[in-house]
Amino acid sequence: MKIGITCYPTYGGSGVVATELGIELAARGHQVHFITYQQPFRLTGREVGIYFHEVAVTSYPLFQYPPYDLALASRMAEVAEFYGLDLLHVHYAIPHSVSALLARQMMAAKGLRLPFITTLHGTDITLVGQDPGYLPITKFGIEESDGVTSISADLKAVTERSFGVQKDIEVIRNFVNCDVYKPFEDEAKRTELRARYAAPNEKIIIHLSNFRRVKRVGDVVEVFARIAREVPAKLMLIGDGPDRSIAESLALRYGIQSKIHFLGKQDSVQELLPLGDLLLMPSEMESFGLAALEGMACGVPCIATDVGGVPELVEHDYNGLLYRVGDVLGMGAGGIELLLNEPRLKQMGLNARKTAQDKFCTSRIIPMYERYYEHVLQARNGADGTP
Ligand code: GMT
Repeated sequence: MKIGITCYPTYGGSGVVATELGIELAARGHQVHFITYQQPFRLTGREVGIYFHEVAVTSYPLFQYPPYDLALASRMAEVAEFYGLDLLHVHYAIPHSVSALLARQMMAAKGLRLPFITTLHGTDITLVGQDPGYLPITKFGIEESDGVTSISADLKAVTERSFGVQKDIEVIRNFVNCDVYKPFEDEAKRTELRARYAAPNEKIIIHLSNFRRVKRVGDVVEVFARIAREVPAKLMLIGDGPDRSIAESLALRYGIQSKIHFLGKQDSVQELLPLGDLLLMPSEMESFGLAALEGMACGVPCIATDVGGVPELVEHDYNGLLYRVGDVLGMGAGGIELLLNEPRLKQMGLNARKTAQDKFCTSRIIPMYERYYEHVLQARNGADGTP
């Protein structure tokens, strides 16, 4: 198939999922065309079967807000016609589904069919999509899509409940390549790399996010401060974003700044995650929690909050621990107990890896997307009536 993919290329889990999906589809022989304002950050530009089409947004003195969604729609239609795309797959409803809808109409005017699939990721529904200024158009974009998928059953339920959407939503959960995200096979190499961040007797705790408010980065430091009083440990903070200064000021307040590595945005997180003993994801909301899954595939169990789609992935006391949002005392105590119990920690790491392999591995999830694409393509007529 020839598939056009649009996503936010520089920021957030939806862009990561879209990019990894494109890479996996290309590896299975599909032709994948990314249509975005920048090359997605996990692509090198040299992957076989993957093409990148930049969306240039022309500015003009009249435009206080250059119309990206229109430029995107126009580029989608151009690429679709030039390369004969079979379908568009847009990630994150706002504004991508509406741009795809326009592109489909532009193609229909030429007698060409361009169905599009929207994948809902989370804040497009739970946060931004709830804004009264965006809700009607988000709902419209979803309902007009030829197919809609959701990355968790919870997000599907939220979409149906809060948007009153009647359309069938297919749950296709997020995935991880377990051959890329895996524990270190060479223990000596792991020890050598760990030494860059921690002394041999210290545990390594990891947090990976885009440091937005919803991630509660302050809670990460609060929990770590409690753990560090009882267990020799270092904290690796991977990522960057608006709340990084909250983490920095809390670190100073607790006097633990020398125990925290602020690593900023990292391209190859699969090289860092397997160095950890425990991952912290105390988010306010998480429709899935891709960071937790990537850690789990690397054999790192997770302390997370019992929100959104997280329980579809993290099972309390089996492959991680779940707490109420803001329960930093509970998370701290749970973390200390786990880190001091080596056999339990090890078993949870094994269980975490097994969950990733059994339920969320690319080999299981990518064929679901392929089947769904076939299903949408086989629908007798396009939603716009084109054959
Ligand atoms: O929260 C993020 O990291 C960004 C956001 C996005 O849409 O870019 O993530 C959402 O999509 C991820 C990938 O499907 C999910 O793993 C995250 O749980 C979800 N974030 C939230 O629901 C807050």
